[in-house]
Amino acid sequence: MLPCCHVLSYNKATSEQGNIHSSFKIRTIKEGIVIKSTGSWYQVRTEDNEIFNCRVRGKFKLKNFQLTNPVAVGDKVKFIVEKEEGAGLIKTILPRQNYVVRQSPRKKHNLHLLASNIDQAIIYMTIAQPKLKQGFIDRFLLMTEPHNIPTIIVFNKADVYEEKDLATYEMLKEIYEEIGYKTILTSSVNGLGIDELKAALKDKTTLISGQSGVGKSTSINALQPDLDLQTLEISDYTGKGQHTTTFAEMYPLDFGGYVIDTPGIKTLSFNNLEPQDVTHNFRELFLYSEDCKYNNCTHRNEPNCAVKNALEEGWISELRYKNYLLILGEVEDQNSWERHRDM
Ligand SMILES: Nc1nc2c(ncn2[C@@H]2O[C@H](COP(=O)(O)OP(=O)(O)OP(=O)(O)O)[C@@H](O)[C@H]2O)c(=O)[nH]1
Ligand SMILES: [Mg+2]
Ligand SMILES: [Zn+2]
Repeated sequence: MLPCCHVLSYNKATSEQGNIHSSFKIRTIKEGIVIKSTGSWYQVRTEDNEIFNCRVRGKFKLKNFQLTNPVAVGDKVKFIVEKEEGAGLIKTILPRQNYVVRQSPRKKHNLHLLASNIDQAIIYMTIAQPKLKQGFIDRFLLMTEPHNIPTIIVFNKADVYEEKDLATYEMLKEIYEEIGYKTILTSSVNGLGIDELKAALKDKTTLISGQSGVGKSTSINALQPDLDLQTLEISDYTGKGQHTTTFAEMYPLDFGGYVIDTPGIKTLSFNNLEPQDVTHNFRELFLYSEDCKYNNCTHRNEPNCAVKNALEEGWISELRYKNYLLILGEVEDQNSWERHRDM
């Protein structure tokens, strides 16, 4: 059991006789982990499995950015138990071991926390339905790589892949496995890869993320059917990527571990990254960059660029390099606009 402590709040009051006396109110403070975030309230589970619905008071920032959600699923928090049954007020967020954060889709200057204190992340993709979005994997990896969060790439809906889709899958598998990312081919329809997925999830806390409609929640249901998460009916699926899951929530797995299901991501931009962060977090580029002539080399047109050499010799994937240039340019533009927005 987690230790729970009591806070004594001391009030001075005057008695009827005019003497000063003291009265104490006892408030219970508990510790727990945030298992659901709706943006306005948070569900917190204590170690003895009590659930509290908590609000949060006060402003929380991350690296000088405003957060659209101050508390993330996975956060360990201290909260005050309120009078109303099962209600609490979050007072403290304990230091995060790591977190995954993105630019808020609605507020360009804000950040949105996806999850914290995770062991690994899985990015769900499909080659078909919805159509593969070129560059999405590399964008996602820029959220986990800076924190050294191991990331697995799942190619889902294998049951609908045609021959050309399978060829695309093989190509991507090779690119990403070569640079150290695990990939798994899965289908919740015919069960392909589900055992491999289970083995990868066992005894770990895993963030599940990816575009809308790629089958994240369906896959979690396939791993643990009694969860019965809401998913889109197959017949309703129009390929437009409607959001079915609207809140991030953590679920325990019978075979050990936890998964955090999250709403689908439409686009990923990076108000929180500097150009250097992009250069440092394409891991194979970073490895080769040690031998570039200039240590601030952007690997575009600088002379004696070890990255360009490695690319020409076929050691670096053209797809990764292309995405790198695209994102680097975007971050340079966005951040210079950011830096000059007061002018
Ligand atoms: N053919 C096929 N369809 C699948 C598979 N997995 C999921 N689907 C279908 O894909 C659609 C979207 O599935 P969801 O699980 O709701 O997708 P999601 O990624 O959770 O989407 P959001 O919650 O909006 O982010 C549903 O119609 C599912 O039935 C699969 O392995 N094969
Ligand atoms: Mg979902
Ligand atoms: Zn270089």
